[in-house]
Amino acid sequence: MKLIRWILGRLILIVDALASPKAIARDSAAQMEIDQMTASMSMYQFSTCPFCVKVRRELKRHSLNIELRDAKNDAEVKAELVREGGRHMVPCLRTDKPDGTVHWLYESSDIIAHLKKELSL
Ligand SMILES: N[C@@H](CCC(=O)N[C@@H](CS)C(=O)NCC(=O)O)C(=O)O
Repeated sequence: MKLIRWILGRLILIVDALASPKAIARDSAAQMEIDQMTASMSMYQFSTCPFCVKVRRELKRHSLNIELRDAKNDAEVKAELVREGGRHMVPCLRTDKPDGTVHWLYESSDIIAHLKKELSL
């Protein structure tokens, strides 16, 4: 079972790499503005999770520089996700707000919709 999951994971990564979306190119001022908005965001994810791949492809398509945190292999990141986010499920988008509060958003489709709305994509 572990081997089948490993093979499927590699296949997902290969297909993703072969059909990688084209990243949008912005002028440097526009990219800097969007980078400032995404600097407070990070995404908890697994490298071979298909739902995480779906979000990562959107990040690439829209040239969004959002830090990726490995909630599978990094025990500290995994514990943080469960303790603060409430669930061990990925993908999860974390946003550290200026007032010190932290917003956790699960569900790949909701994350994509949220990014499009917040960043006017
Ligand atoms: N409906 C969710 C499904 C996410 C999901 O099932 N993620 C799996 C990984 S592919 C997960 O976090 N499983 C929990 C675990 O492995 O502990 C979405 O679209 O984001």
